Amino acid sequence: MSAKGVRIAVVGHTNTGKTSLLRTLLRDSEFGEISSRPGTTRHVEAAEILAAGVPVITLFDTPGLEDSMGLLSLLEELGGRPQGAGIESIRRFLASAGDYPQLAQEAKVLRQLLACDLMFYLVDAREPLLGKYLDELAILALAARPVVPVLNFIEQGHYQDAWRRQFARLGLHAVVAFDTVVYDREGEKRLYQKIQTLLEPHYDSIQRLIDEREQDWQQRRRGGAEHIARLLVEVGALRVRADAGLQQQMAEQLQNRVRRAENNCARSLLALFRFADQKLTGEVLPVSNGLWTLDLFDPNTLKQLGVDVGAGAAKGAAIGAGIDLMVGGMSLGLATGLGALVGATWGAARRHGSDLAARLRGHRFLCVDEPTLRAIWLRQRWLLETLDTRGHASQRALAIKPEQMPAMPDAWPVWIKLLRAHPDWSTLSVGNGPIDSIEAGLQAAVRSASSELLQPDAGFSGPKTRSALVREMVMALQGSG
Ligand SMILES: Nc1nc2c(ncn2[C@@H]2O[C@H](COP(=O)(O)OP(=O)(O)OP(=O)(O)O)[C@@H](O)[C@H]2O)c(=O)[nH]1
Ligand SMILES: [Mg+2]
Repeated sequence: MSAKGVRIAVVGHTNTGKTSLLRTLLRDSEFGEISSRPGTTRHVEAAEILAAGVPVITLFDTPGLEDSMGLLSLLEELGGRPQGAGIESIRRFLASAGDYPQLAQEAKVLRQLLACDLMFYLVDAREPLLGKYLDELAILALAARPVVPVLNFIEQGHYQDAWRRQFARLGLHAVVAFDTVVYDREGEKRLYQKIQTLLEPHYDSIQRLIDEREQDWQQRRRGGAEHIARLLVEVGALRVRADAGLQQQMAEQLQNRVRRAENNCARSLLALFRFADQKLTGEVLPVSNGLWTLDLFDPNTLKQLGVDVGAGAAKGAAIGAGIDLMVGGMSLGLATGLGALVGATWGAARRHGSDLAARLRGHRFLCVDEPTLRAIWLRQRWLLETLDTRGHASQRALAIKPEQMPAMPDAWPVWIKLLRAHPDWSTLSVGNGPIDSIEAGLQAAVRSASSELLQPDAGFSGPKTRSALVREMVMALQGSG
């Protein structure tokens, strides 16, 4: 493969996370092999980073350096150490590398280094500056290539400062701290900016890359938020007519429709963040092959998300978990509790014709209950945040923890009221059999009856249309990022 753009060798001691760094920068969880065993990468492997479809950087993953002491003393033997002659000693070693089979891995690294414009030198910041690392640095200095030291494992990296001081002593100031298993947007940008500083002629092409990555990120965040907002509208506004005797059956159908919609959303998020082809099992993320491993209507799901179901749970269970029975546009629970408001509803409906109101009275609707809507919001949001900060090298298993769940947005009750009042905002209702004219009339009556319910809130200034509501939800989701 011919190298395009800036050629960067990723070098360092074995197990410092070189291959992990490539995965994260490439957004490719399938690149190379990662393992906690030392000596995992055995050959140099290249991969391109593109901006506007043009290769801007070619990264070369290299095997880990293992015997730096042996290599350094050999290089000193071969070349002596008069200043400037360093690179000659490397060339001499490479010319006779066959004589040193014990240094075969090291030879591959040095050969690649000489063919590159710059190197990322990876350091495990949990490790002190042992002699073997100082020897590595001495060898790399012989290659006379610009170096960007990358401090990895910074979460537990107690020796960061010692390493930084050492790098400064060697005149290496462009140090970056970058946990390769975390996707750190700012860290990645700093890494690219160091290349700009060290390789001035490539400044513009790297800037294009930085800008494109920023735009990609904005688009991913926004796209992810839109998927979630649309899901909420679809499910929140969804309402099906439940004829007497068919309620159980209808409730099951409703649950299935909602499950499918929620899983589709998860699948879209995984694809958007390029985690779709990773063999994510239920052990790594609670989403496996785009399906949530814990069913939405399993009571444990609500518990896991810290959603308090309150008094509604028992009533819901009678119809189907997560399903509310609504009478004339109101939840049964709400209707019985708030007799006065029910009166207002009937009043409003009656104004639309007593005939219609009479029919309306007899009709019952099923919809997804509020705790379940909250659960959908919380766990899709959790997935969005998780994927947004997950490096493609991450092997970390993640579980949802109730204490990590954010508060619901202030506008939540307004959104729910709106959705309840707009069954026509959900395309999921289609497929429930033909909506005949009576049904359409009923929905209109229910809608206006429900909007009457919104009237008492004098300060109500919620969104007026479906797309305005989606926009507001997207903003709430993005504000959290
Ligand atoms: N917690 C944590 N683990 C990491 C990080 N970077 C790498 N690892 C883990 O460290 C181990 C080694 O990572 P690799 O990417 O295979 O390291 P390498 O430098 O390519 O190793 P060799 O190819 O053997 O030289 C793997 O188990 C990674 O999951 C990090 O920033 N944080
Ligand atoms: Mg490796």
